[in-house]
Amino acid sequence: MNHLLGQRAQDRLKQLAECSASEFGVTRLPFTKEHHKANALLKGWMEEAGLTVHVDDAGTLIGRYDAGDNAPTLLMGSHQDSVKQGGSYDGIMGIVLPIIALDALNRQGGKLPYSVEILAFADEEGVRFPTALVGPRALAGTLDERVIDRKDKNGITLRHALKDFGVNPDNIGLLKRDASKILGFIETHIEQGPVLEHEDVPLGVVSAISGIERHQLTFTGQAAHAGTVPMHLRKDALTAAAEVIQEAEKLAIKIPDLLATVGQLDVTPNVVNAIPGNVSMSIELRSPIDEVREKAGEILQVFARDTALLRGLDCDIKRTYSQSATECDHSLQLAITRAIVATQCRVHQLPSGATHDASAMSDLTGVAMLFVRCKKGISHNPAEYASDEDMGLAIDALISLLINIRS
Ligand code: HGY
Ligand code: MN
Ligand code: MN
Repeated sequence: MNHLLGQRAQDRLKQLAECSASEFGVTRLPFTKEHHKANALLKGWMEEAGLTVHVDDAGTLIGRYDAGDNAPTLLMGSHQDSVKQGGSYDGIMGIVLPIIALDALNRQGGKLPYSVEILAFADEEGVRFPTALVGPRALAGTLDERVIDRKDKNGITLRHALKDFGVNPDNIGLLKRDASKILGFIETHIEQGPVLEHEDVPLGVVSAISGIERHQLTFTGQAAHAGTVPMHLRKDALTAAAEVIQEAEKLAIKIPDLLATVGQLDVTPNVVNAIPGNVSMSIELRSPIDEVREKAGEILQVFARDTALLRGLDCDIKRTYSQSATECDHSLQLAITRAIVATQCRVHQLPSGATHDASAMSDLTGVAMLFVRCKKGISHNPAEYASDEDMGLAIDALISLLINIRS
């Protein structure tokens, strides 16, 4: 195991963690000054590794090793952005490790019979804008360009943010790649869960990636004095929301392969002595089986509307986002499996409950993922951690994969 390369990865991820809008944890949203700072570091390391670097019109930073016009291209990479006060590894590790692997090959004078591109996607988390995966969807030709005019909380459109970032979103439709020239997309990512640690293995190969959908609900009742309105005369938006939250949890407990989360809840007027008149909330559903997820979404929409009706409230509910489940490409999984074996590690195959850029890239080409052990399974949290040793093994596996994937 190449401890030195693992240490280099750890050091680079520490530098990237400084590109953050928050002191506590990492907050690096797309098309911000923190994104610019991170891209500058990544660009420098890509050029050191002998790659030619550019930013495409979806804001994806791309480092390319060119093996000549007729050679196919292997795509690698992940996302540079984080959640708010997140960890130092989610996404960005999948950019740093392949750069170090290609740099090591370059220093050994290794020549590959195919080109490689390392993609640093701008926005996978969908925290700043009510959309995500614009970069991979542009490459796959599946982007609904209407999302470019969606706004962040400050009323800035993604279109404006892209232009401000120095790219031209009007050309985003030209980014679609020719799938016949692509070998596949391999994403390296911290597991974000406890399975590899529980299995006591440093690396894993992903079998499938869960699908996801998000609904935005707004209950509108009547804000009123908490001391003067009898219980049966209230139009309390928060107690209605509470019923839906309970129902979502009950459904997910009852149905195997379904996860339901209410992560966002805004109450108005949100004061101790007023009955809440307005509540907006998110419901997120995940499942490796699309039919299960979609049915659950339908059930919860009906339940929310019925709850509002019975309580004399208005209810607006719409599905704002969805991503299908993804089966990972078997030949690419085999290539990752062989690479893990080459590092003398036991192979563990597992599904991914988290979604990834690979989910969207699967509309362009076969995809597979190399997972790296995550300490205590903690992620989307400043305590997120991957060890030098495990990252060193992941880099060794990537070097082996790059050398052998076409043999
Ligand atoms: O939410 C997810 O699964 C990913 O981290 N964006
Ligand atoms: Mn994430
Ligand atoms: Mn991620």
